[in-house]
Amino acid sequence: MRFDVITLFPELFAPFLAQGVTRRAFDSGQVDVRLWPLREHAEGAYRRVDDRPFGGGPGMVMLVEPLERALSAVRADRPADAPLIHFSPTGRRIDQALLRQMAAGPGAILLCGRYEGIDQRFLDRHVDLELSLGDFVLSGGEIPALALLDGVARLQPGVLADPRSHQQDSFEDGLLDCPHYSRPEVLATPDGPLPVPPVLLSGHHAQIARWRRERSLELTARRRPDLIAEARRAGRLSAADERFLAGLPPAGG
Ligand code: 9D3
Repeated sequence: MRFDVITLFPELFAPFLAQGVTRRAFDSGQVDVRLWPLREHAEGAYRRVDDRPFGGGPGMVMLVEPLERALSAVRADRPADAPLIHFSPTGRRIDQALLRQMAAGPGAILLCGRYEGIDQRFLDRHVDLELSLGDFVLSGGEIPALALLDGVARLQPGVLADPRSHQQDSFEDGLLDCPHYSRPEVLATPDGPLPVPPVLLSGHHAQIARWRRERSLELTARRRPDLIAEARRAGRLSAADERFLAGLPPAGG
Protein backbone atom coordinates (compact mmCIF):
# COMPACT_ATOMS: atom_id res chain seq x y z
CA MET A 1 0.00 0.00 0.00
CA ARG A 2 1.09 3.56 -0.49
CA PHE A 3 0.74 6.70 1.63
CA ASP A 4 1.52 10.15 0.21
CA VAL A 5 1.98 12.76 2.92
CA ILE A 6 1.51 16.47 2.21
CA THR A 7 3.27 18.44 4.95
CA LEU A 8 5.22 21.61 5.75
CA PHE A 9 7.55 19.49 7.93
CA PRO A 10 8.69 16.42 5.97
CA GLU A 11 11.81 16.08 8.18
CA LEU A 12 9.63 15.01 11.11
CA PHE A 13 8.85 11.70 9.41
CA ALA A 14 12.28 10.17 8.65
CA PRO A 15 13.23 9.11 12.22
CA PHE A 16 9.92 7.31 12.78
CA LEU A 17 10.19 5.45 9.48
CA ALA A 18 13.72 4.26 10.34
CA GLN A 19 13.15 2.76 13.84
CA GLY A 20 11.53 -0.12 15.61
CA VAL A 21 9.50 -3.12 14.47
CA THR A 22 7.76 -1.08 11.75
CA ARG A 23 11.02 -0.18 9.98
CA ARG A 24 10.98 -3.30 7.82
CA ALA A 25 7.47 -2.54 6.55
CA PHE A 26 8.62 0.94 5.48
CA ASP A 27 12.06 -0.13 4.16
CA SER A 28 10.61 -2.95 2.06
CA GLY A 29 7.90 -0.74 0.59
CA GLN A 30 5.20 -2.98 2.08
CA VAL A 31 4.02 0.37 3.43
CA ASP A 32 5.41 2.83 0.88
CA VAL A 33 5.51 6.35 2.40
CA ARG A 34 6.23 9.30 0.10
CA LEU A 35 6.65 12.82 1.41
CA TRP A 36 5.44 15.90 -0.45
CA PRO A 37 6.86 19.12 1.03
CA LEU A 38 4.11 21.73 0.65
CA ARG A 39 6.66 24.57 0.49
CA GLU A 40 7.81 23.25 -2.91
CA HIS A 41 4.38 24.13 -4.28
CA ALA A 42 4.39 27.70 -2.94
CA GLU A 43 5.10 30.63 -5.26
CA GLY A 44 6.96 33.90 -5.12
CA ALA A 45 10.06 35.09 -3.32
CA TYR A 46 8.48 34.34 0.07
CA ARG A 47 7.02 30.91 -0.82
CA ARG A 48 3.88 31.75 1.13
CA VAL A 49 1.70 28.87 2.24
CA ASP A 50 -0.47 30.78 4.73
CA ASP A 51 -2.18 34.13 5.18
CA ARG A 52 -4.39 36.03 7.63
CA PRO A 53 -7.99 34.91 8.09
CA PHE A 54 -10.77 36.95 6.48
CA GLY A 55 -12.97 38.29 9.24
CA GLY A 56 -9.99 38.75 11.54
CA GLY A 57 -8.90 36.77 14.53
CA PRO A 58 -5.73 35.09 15.70
CA GLY A 59 -3.51 32.73 13.74
CA MET A 60 -3.03 32.01 10.06
CA VAL A 61 -4.90 29.95 7.46
CA MET A 62 -3.28 27.59 4.95
CA LEU A 63 -3.78 28.83 1.38
CA VAL A 64 -5.83 26.86 -1.17
CA GLU A 65 -3.53 27.26 -4.16
CA PRO A 66 -0.30 25.63 -2.91
CA LEU A 67 -2.44 22.78 -1.52
CA GLU A 68 -4.19 22.29 -4.88
CA ARG A 69 -0.84 22.17 -6.70
CA ALA A 70 0.57 19.67 -4.19
CA LEU A 71 -2.54 17.48 -4.43
CA SER A 72 -2.44 17.54 -8.26
CA ALA A 73 1.21 16.44 -8.16
CA VAL A 74 0.31 13.52 -5.86
CA ARG A 75 -2.77 12.50 -7.88
CA ALA A 76 -0.69 12.53 -11.11
CA ASP A 77 1.83 10.21 -9.46
CA ARG A 78 -0.42 7.51 -8.00
CA PRO A 79 -3.45 5.35 -8.91
CA ALA A 80 -6.82 7.06 -8.41
CA ASP A 81 -7.80 4.70 -5.60
CA ALA A 82 -6.76 6.73 -2.59
CA PRO A 83 -8.92 8.80 -0.26
CA LEU A 84 -7.62 12.19 0.90
CA ILE A 85 -7.46 12.19 4.69
CA HIS A 86 -7.19 15.49 6.56
CA PHE A 87 -5.99 15.38 10.17
CA SER A 88 -8.03 17.84 12.19
CA PRO A 89 -9.16 18.31 15.80
CA THR A 90 -12.74 18.31 14.44
CA GLY A 91 -12.32 14.89 12.76
CA ARG A 92 -13.54 11.47 13.81
CA ARG A 93 -11.31 9.84 16.41
CA ILE A 94 -8.88 7.21 15.07
CA ASP A 95 -9.57 3.74 16.49
CA GLN A 96 -8.27 0.20 15.93
CA ALA A 97 -11.17 -0.70 13.61
CA LEU A 98 -10.18 2.17 11.31
CA LEU A 99 -6.51 1.09 11.36
CA ARG A 100 -7.52 -2.46 10.41
CA GLN A 101 -9.58 -1.11 7.51
CA MET A 102 -6.69 1.11 6.34
CA ALA A 103 -4.21 -1.78 6.70
CA ALA A 104 -6.31 -3.85 4.28
CA GLY A 105 -6.69 -1.08 1.66
CA PRO A 106 -4.60 0.66 -1.02
CA GLY A 107 -3.35 3.47 1.25
CA ALA A 108 -4.27 7.14 1.27
CA ILE A 109 -3.13 10.71 0.76
CA LEU A 110 -2.49 12.24 4.18
CA LEU A 111 -2.82 16.01 4.58
CA CYS A 112 -1.16 17.50 7.65
CA GLY A 113 -2.37 20.96 8.59
CA ARG A 114 -0.52 23.60 10.57
CA TYR A 115 -1.59 27.01 11.91
CA GLU A 116 -5.29 27.52 12.76
CA GLY A 117 -6.38 25.36 9.84
CA ILE A 118 -6.93 25.11 6.11
CA ASP A 119 -9.15 27.31 3.88
CA GLN A 120 -12.55 25.56 4.01
CA ARG A 121 -12.94 25.74 0.22
CA PHE A 122 -10.03 23.32 -0.22
CA LEU A 123 -11.44 20.95 2.41
CA ASP A 124 -14.94 20.99 0.91
CA ARG A 125 -13.65 20.27 -2.60
CA HIS A 126 -11.10 17.54 -1.88
CA VAL A 127 -11.19 15.89 1.54
CA ASP A 128 -12.81 12.45 1.90
CA LEU A 129 -12.24 11.84 5.61
CA GLU A 130 -11.22 13.94 8.62
CA LEU A 131 -9.44 12.17 11.46
CA SER A 132 -8.45 13.29 14.96
CA LEU A 133 -6.14 11.75 17.55
CA GLY A 134 -8.43 12.80 20.42
CA ASP A 135 -9.73 15.74 22.41
CA PHE A 136 -6.49 17.60 23.05
CA VAL A 137 -4.70 20.31 21.12
CA LEU A 138 -1.58 19.67 19.05
CA SER A 139 0.22 22.14 16.80
CA GLY A 140 -0.37 20.22 13.58
CA GLY A 141 -1.37 17.02 11.81
CA GLU A 142 2.07 15.40 11.54
CA ILE A 143 1.93 13.45 14.81
CA PRO A 144 -1.58 12.14 14.03
CA ALA A 145 -0.33 11.09 10.55
CA LEU A 146 2.63 9.28 12.13
CA ALA A 147 0.29 7.59 14.60
CA LEU A 148 -1.81 6.27 11.71
CA LEU A 149 1.26 5.12 9.74
CA ASP A 150 2.72 3.34 12.79
CA GLY A 151 -0.57 1.63 13.62
CA VAL A 152 -1.06 0.49 10.02
CA ALA A 153 2.55 -0.69 9.56
CA ARG A 154 2.47 -2.98 12.61
CA LEU A 155 -0.63 -4.70 11.23
CA GLN A 156 1.21 -5.77 8.05
CA PRO A 157 1.93 -9.49 7.73
CA GLY A 158 5.40 -10.35 9.08
CA VAL A 159 6.00 -7.07 10.95
CA LEU A 160 5.39 -8.51 14.41
CA ALA A 161 7.55 -11.59 15.04
CA ASP A 162 4.65 -13.38 16.73
CA PRO A 163 1.22 -12.81 15.14
CA ARG A 164 -0.42 -13.67 18.47
CA SER A 165 0.59 -10.12 19.52
CA HIS A 166 -2.24 -8.77 17.34
CA GLN A 167 -4.89 -10.84 19.11
CA GLN A 168 -3.50 -9.80 22.48
CA ASP A 169 -3.64 -6.10 21.63
CA SER A 170 -5.87 -3.98 23.77
CA PHE A 171 -8.94 -3.19 21.67
CA GLU A 172 -8.51 -6.09 19.24
CA ASP A 173 -10.77 -8.18 21.49
CA GLY A 174 -12.44 -5.07 22.89
CA LEU A 175 -10.89 -5.26 26.39
CA LEU A 176 -7.81 -3.59 27.88
CA ASP A 177 -4.68 -5.74 28.02
CA CYS A 178 -3.70 -7.62 31.22
CA PRO A 179 -0.46 -6.76 33.15
CA HIS A 180 2.83 -8.41 32.08
CA TYR A 181 5.78 -9.68 34.14
CA SER A 182 9.30 -10.95 33.41
CA ARG A 183 12.50 -11.70 35.36
CA PRO A 184 13.39 -11.47 38.19
CA GLU A 185 10.76 -13.69 39.84
CA VAL A 186 11.17 -11.62 43.00
CA LEU A 187 12.18 -7.96 42.67
CA ALA A 188 14.03 -6.51 45.69
CA THR A 189 12.79 -2.98 46.48
CA PRO A 190 13.29 -0.60 49.44
CA ASP A 191 9.67 -1.40 50.42
CA GLY A 192 10.28 -5.15 50.43
CA PRO A 193 10.30 -7.99 47.90
CA LEU A 194 7.86 -7.84 44.96
CA PRO A 195 7.09 -11.31 43.61
CA VAL A 196 5.47 -12.07 40.27
CA PRO A 197 1.87 -13.35 40.63
CA PRO A 198 2.46 -17.08 41.45
CA VAL A 199 -0.08 -18.39 38.90
CA LEU A 200 2.22 -17.15 36.08
CA LEU A 201 4.97 -19.52 37.34
CA SER A 202 2.58 -22.47 37.81
CA GLY A 203 2.70 -23.89 34.29
CA HIS A 204 -1.12 -24.32 34.37
CA HIS A 205 -2.02 -22.82 31.02
CA ALA A 206 -5.78 -22.79 31.57
CA GLN A 207 -5.36 -21.11 34.97
CA ILE A 208 -2.94 -18.59 33.49
CA ALA A 209 -5.39 -17.78 30.67
CA ARG A 210 -8.24 -17.38 33.23
CA TRP A 211 -6.08 -15.13 35.46
CA ARG A 212 -5.16 -12.91 32.49
CA ARG A 213 -8.77 -12.73 31.34
CA GLU A 214 -9.90 -11.69 34.81
CA ARG A 215 -7.21 -9.01 35.11
CA SER A 216 -8.33 -7.65 31.71
CA LEU A 217 -11.98 -7.68 32.77
CA GLU A 218 -11.19 -6.03 36.11
CA LEU A 219 -9.05 -3.26 34.56
CA THR A 220 -11.56 -2.63 31.76
CA ALA A 221 -14.52 -2.52 34.17
CA ARG A 222 -12.69 0.08 36.31
CA ARG A 223 -11.19 2.28 33.62
CA ARG A 224 -13.38 1.79 30.55
CA PRO A 225 -16.86 0.57 31.51
CA ASP A 226 -17.94 1.67 28.01
CA LEU A 227 -15.77 -1.13 26.55
CA ILE A 228 -17.41 -3.73 28.86
CA ALA A 229 -20.84 -2.62 27.68
CA GLU A 230 -19.71 -2.85 24.04
CA ALA A 231 -18.15 -6.34 24.53
CA ARG A 232 -21.39 -7.53 26.18
CA ARG A 233 -23.48 -6.11 23.34
CA ALA A 234 -21.24 -7.87 20.78
CA GLY A 235 -21.55 -11.21 22.61
CA ARG A 236 -17.83 -11.31 23.49
CA LEU A 237 -18.33 -12.03 27.23
CA SER A 238 -18.68 -15.66 28.37
CA ALA A 239 -20.80 -16.90 31.28
CA ALA A 240 -17.57 -17.17 33.33
CA ASP A 241 -16.73 -13.54 32.42
CA GLU A 242 -20.18 -12.39 33.55
CA ARG A 243 -19.89 -14.30 36.86
CA PHE A 244 -16.50 -12.68 37.49
CA LEU A 245 -17.79 -9.18 36.63
CA ALA A 246 -20.83 -9.66 38.90
CA GLY A 247 -18.44 -10.22 41.83
CA LEU A 248 -16.47 -6.98 41.29
CA PRO A 249 -17.14 -3.88 43.41
CA PRO A 250 -19.56 -1.51 41.61
CA ALA A 251 -18.01 1.03 39.15
CA GLY A 252 -17.08 4.36 40.70
CA GLY A 253 -16.60 2.74 44.14
C1 9D3 B 1 -8.63 27.82 18.48
C2 9D3 B 1 -9.23 26.56 18.02
N1 9D3 B 1 -8.26 25.47 17.83
C3 9D3 B 1 -9.02 24.18 17.83
C4 9D3 B 1 -8.91 23.49 19.13
C5 9D3 B 1 -7.59 25.64 16.55
C6 9D3 B 1 -6.60 24.60 16.21
C7 9D3 B 1 -5.74 24.06 17.15
C8 9D3 B 1 -4.78 23.14 16.77
C9 9D3 B 1 -6.51 24.18 14.90
C10 9D3 B 1 -5.56 23.25 14.53
C11 9D3 B 1 -4.69 22.74 15.47
C12 9D3 B 1 -3.65 21.77 15.06
N2 9D3 B 1 -4.07 20.41 15.32
C13 9D3 B 1 -4.15 19.50 14.37
O1 9D3 B 1 -3.83 19.79 13.23
C14 9D3 B 1 -4.64 18.18 14.68
C15 9D3 B 1 -5.05 17.57 15.91
C16 9D3 B 1 -5.10 18.06 17.24
O2 9D3 B 1 -4.75 19.20 17.58
N3 9D3 B 1 -5.57 17.22 18.22
C17 9D3 B 1 -5.97 15.95 17.96
N4 9D3 B 1 -5.96 15.45 16.74
C18 9D3 B 1 -5.50 16.27 15.73
S1 9D3 B 1 -5.42 15.83 14.13
C19 9D3 B 1 -4.80 17.28 13.65
